[in-house]
Order: sequence, then C-alpha cells, then structure tokens
Amino acid sequence: MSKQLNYMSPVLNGNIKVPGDKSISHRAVMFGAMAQGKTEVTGFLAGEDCLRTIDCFRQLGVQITQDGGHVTVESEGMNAWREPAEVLYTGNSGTTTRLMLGILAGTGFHSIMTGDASIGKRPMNRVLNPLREMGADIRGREGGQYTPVAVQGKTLKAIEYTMPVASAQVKSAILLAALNAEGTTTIIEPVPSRNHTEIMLQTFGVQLSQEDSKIEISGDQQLKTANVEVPGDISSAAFMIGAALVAEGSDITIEQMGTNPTRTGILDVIKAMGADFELVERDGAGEPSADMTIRYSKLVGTEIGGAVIPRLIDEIPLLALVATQAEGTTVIKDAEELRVKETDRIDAVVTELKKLGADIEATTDGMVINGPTKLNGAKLASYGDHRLGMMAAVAALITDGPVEIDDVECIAVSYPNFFEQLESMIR
Ligand code: SPQ
Repeated sequence: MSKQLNYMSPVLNGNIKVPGDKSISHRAVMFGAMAQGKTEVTGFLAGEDCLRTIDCFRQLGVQITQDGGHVTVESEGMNAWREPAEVLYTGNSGTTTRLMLGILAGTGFHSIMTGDASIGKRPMNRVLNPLREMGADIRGREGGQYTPVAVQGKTLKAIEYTMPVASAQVKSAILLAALNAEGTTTIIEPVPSRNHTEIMLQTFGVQLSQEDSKIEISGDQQLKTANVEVPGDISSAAFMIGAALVAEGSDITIEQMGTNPTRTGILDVIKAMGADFELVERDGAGEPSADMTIRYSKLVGTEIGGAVIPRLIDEIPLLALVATQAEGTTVIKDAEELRVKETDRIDAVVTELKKLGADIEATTDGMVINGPTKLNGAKLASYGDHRLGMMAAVAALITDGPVEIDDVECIAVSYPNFFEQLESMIR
C-alpha cells in the first residue's frame, strides 16, 4: 500500500511515548522462554518483528500471552522445549533469526528457520562461523550462509572468538550458545555494540564478566525468571527527534526513552550539530531512560564515524535526512554495515534523498551530504525497510509538494503507530 503525504509546513508540539525498544523486547521473550517459571514483560513492542519472536517460541511449546505491551512468558525451561513440527518463520527480523541460531544450536532437537526475501539476503555467516567453531551443526543455502537454515541441536563447546565486525547480534548469538556449551567462552569486540543481552542476562541471574572489550561467560548456567520493563525505543524516537529538528517552530517531549549509552550516539551527533534539547532522567531498575524535550534548531554539518557508528547504526537514514537541512558538509564514514541491513541503506538513502533534491553522494562506507537544501516532493520507495519508510515520512514534513511512499506497511516492523503519533503532534 502506498501513502501520499502533504503536510504543508507543519509545526510539531506535544508529548508522546514511543513504543518499546525492539532489541530489548526480543530479548525479554527469548530469556523468559529459556528460564523456568513465569516472566512478565511490560512496555513490550507489539511490532511485527517482536511478534515473530513470540511465534517462534510458541512453536517450541512455550506458553506466551500477549496483550498490547504486556507479555507473560511461562516456560518449563529450555530442556522442556519441544521439537517444532513446522518451519520457524522470522519474517523481516534479523535479530530473531540471528539470536535464535545461537539458542537453537544448543538444543537437543532439529529445527528449520527461514524469513522473508530480505532476510534471505542478509549474511548469516557472521553468526554461523563462530557457532560452527563451537560445534554447531547448521546447514543453509549457498554453502551454508543464507536462510532457510536447518539446525541439528548439539552439545557445544566453549570458544575464544575475536569478532571481525561490531555486531550485537553476533555477540548475542555466541553468548546464548555459550550458555549451553562446555567451558568458558570468551568474546572480544572490536568496538562496543549495544549491550542489552549482557544487561538482561544478568537480570535473569546469569554470571558473566566484562573487562574492556572482553566478555567471558561460562556454560551450563540456568536462567532465573525476572520481570522486564522495556523503555521506549531510541531508534524509533529518532524519527520524532529528527522531525522536531527540521520542522520550523517544533517543540516536543518524548517520554521514557531508552538512554543506554551503547544506543545514544544520535544524541552526541545532534549535539555536535547544534540541536536544542534536554534530557530528564527517569528512575527505574534495569535499562536507563529519560524524558527528552527537543526543539527545531539551526544545525551545522558534522563528521560521523569511528566508535560512534555502532551506537547509532539504525539512525543513519534519519541523520542523513537531517543533514540535508544543516549548514555545511556532513560526512558519514565507517558505516559499511549499512549495506547488509534490511536493504543496502547507503544506496537506498542516497537514491531516495536525491529524488527530493538533496545534495548527497554515496561512498563505499557512508555518504557525504551538503546542506541546507530546500527539498521537493517526489514518489519515494521504502524498499520494504521500516527505517527508509520513516525517513521518507519525516522528509515529507519539509518538502515543497507531496511525498508518496510505497509499501508503508513495513513501518509496522518496529513502529506500528508511527503515523498516528507523528500526526497527533502536528499543529
Ligand atoms: O533485527 P534487524 O532486522 O537486524 O533490525 C535492525 C533495525 O534497523 O531495526 C537492523 F537492521 O537493528 C539491529 C541493529 O542494527 C538490531 C540489533 C539487535 O537487536 O541486536 C543490533 C543491530 O544489528 P547488528 O548487526 O549491528 O548486530
């Protein structure tokens, strides 16, 4: 379904609470299913990706009830899971697919997992290589590197693994497999990536040690049930932050947004660009969160690269759009990982923003944007990628003329009420 947007110089005002963090929601269900007993999750993201995770565990015999953001997981523990009779379908979700590989590798049964066309193109070798070193028996398409994959669960052994790319999904898959491995597994990260798995495993009673870039975890540990309160997703909030920054006169507040430092790279970048915002920290156990007030701001270009990249990787499409409104040049580099997301997010962002008249060029590992540029209306493609769809919708706030976006349903992967919340703030 395509959607035509004709916002005509809107001003955004008001308070919103964006949906729960996608990364944390997936993990809450997974860890609840691995623990023996009852886990309650509040603030769960009822987006398509996280619902896929719930479906997969239901197929393994775990009792899960979901009512909006409230999820109850009741499990007799991993040893009581049953062999799935049907293929586990992970839809568009890289997190479900990659973390499940780590979990399924150490079970005692056979399973087959597949996703949509986008998942079928995303590299699984980055997870399968270390898992195979641990003794995992996993077959896949094209020499074992793409979905569909067939997993024959096995007893695994610990490894020491230096990760070639900074990826929370790879790190998490190894950590989860390590729980069912004999011995102590060591993981060395090149640059820190989001640490929700490490934080939540400890909430579920797992012991792990961390020193600089090294994480150690011993096998044969049982998870203990816990209750999880999921904060708002900063990667979803990013689109509202960007909307407020570019729509003249805007002043909005985003309540209870997750502020885990491994995710707040966007805040460092917009600060360097001159954004006018404040954070008021919230009390609460587990992951940190804050209320963020952000206003329309005159921005300047900046350089985005190095260790900040994993801390804002999913926000780059939005930051590229924001950079078209900043005075001067913005250079985004060291972000080649964007090429293996739901789509090639470097080529897709550059192609779509050019249609709006932006001065933007792709590089091998990022893009270069000159601004400010007045944007025109156009027909844009989402590539079935939620982050591209939302970037296009935020762009529509400041274009001369309407923007039509194809396949907007894909936004439901991470932000089902995106248009409702965006439009509720238009004055
Ligand atoms: O789950 P999926 O499809 O991989 O989602 C994305 C996204 O834009 O929402 C990436 F396409 O987020 C990843 C993120 O880029 C979610 C994630 C996680 O929950 O562990 C980690 C990041 O990926 P990676 O490859 O750096 O580990």
